Amino acid sequence: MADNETLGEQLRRQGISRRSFLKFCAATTSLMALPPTMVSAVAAALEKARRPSVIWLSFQECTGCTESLTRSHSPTLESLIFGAISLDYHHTLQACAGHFAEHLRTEVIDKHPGEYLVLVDGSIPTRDDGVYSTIAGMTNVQILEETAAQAAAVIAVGTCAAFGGLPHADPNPTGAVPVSDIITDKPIINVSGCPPIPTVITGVLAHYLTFGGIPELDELGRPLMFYGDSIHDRCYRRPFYDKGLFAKTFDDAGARDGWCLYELGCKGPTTHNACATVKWNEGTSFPIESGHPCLGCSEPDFWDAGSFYNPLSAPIGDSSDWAAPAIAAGAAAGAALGLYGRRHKADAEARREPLTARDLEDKS
Ligand code: FSX
Repeated sequence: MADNETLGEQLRRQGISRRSFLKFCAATTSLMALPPTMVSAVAAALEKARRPSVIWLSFQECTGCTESLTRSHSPTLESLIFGAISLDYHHTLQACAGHFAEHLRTEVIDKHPGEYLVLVDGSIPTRDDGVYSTIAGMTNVQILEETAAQAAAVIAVGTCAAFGGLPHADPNPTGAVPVSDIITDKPIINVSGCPPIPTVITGVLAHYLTFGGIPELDELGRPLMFYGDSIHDRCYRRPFYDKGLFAKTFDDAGARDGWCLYELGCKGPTTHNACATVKWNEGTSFPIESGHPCLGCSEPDFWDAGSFYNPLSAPIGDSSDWAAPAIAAGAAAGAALGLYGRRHKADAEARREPLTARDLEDKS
């Protein structure tokens, strides 16, 4: 349970050395895409930060988001939980269960009104009064409303919580909706991805701890520091795209030489995430680097946007004239994406405008 200690006091009490703390701060600074010169400022802010209580709610999901969090390396999940935050409720990671676990959740609400964070993974079923997912006799809607009512902010972890995700896919039998359809009076940070990159989850928490507020968000509620660029913007295969060199099959000579995967269905041009820069598995690789097209998993309704392996546009023979079909394909993909929630309808439509020739020129 969070107490009144600052993070600095807590770490000193635990015998964590100044050197280890600064190492943690350096990792956190880099995580937030800040320059190394900011390490001492981040250290000063973190030292004074109070460890927030965190309640993590899991609804309709596959536990991939928690699996992803456990792979966080910078900071590690352990250093995050034991040092920076007080993770007081999390079904998969908590030791207790039953009445005692539920008591912890309500105790945080009662003791830290307006101060605790709520992290949610999974979408919320609303059909038939929400009966398709209940915990301790309460529907997911009831738990979310009760828990978020006095939270400082809500972080929707994963595409299910942010946009509805897989449970929301057609025909959406449970009436699954994103967090933002239920909670309309709180700041919500959408950390999308199916699952999200572990370092991005911890990076958003680190930003909240350091600056005491939510980061700048894009029109879909995602932190710009991680979702400001498209995968296409930062892809190391981009030079092949610019030259019109595309792999045609997964095992042809182009694929072996690292050519662009656009014609094999890559959704990088319409997908915003940090996979191409932060990468996965301690910065080892990301799907495109492993030879597989981007599925677009951090975008709304990616499950319903057509085949993962159909290209956004028809193959073009000459690099100078493939931009026009890309424009048409961008429009088609945009239309196929559909809507993910009432509140973001207008934003989502704006976000899905087709790529223009100027967009492509500016980014090349
Ligand atoms: Fe969804 Fe997360 Fe995909 Fe799975 O909790 S974002 S199905 S990785 O687990 O919610």
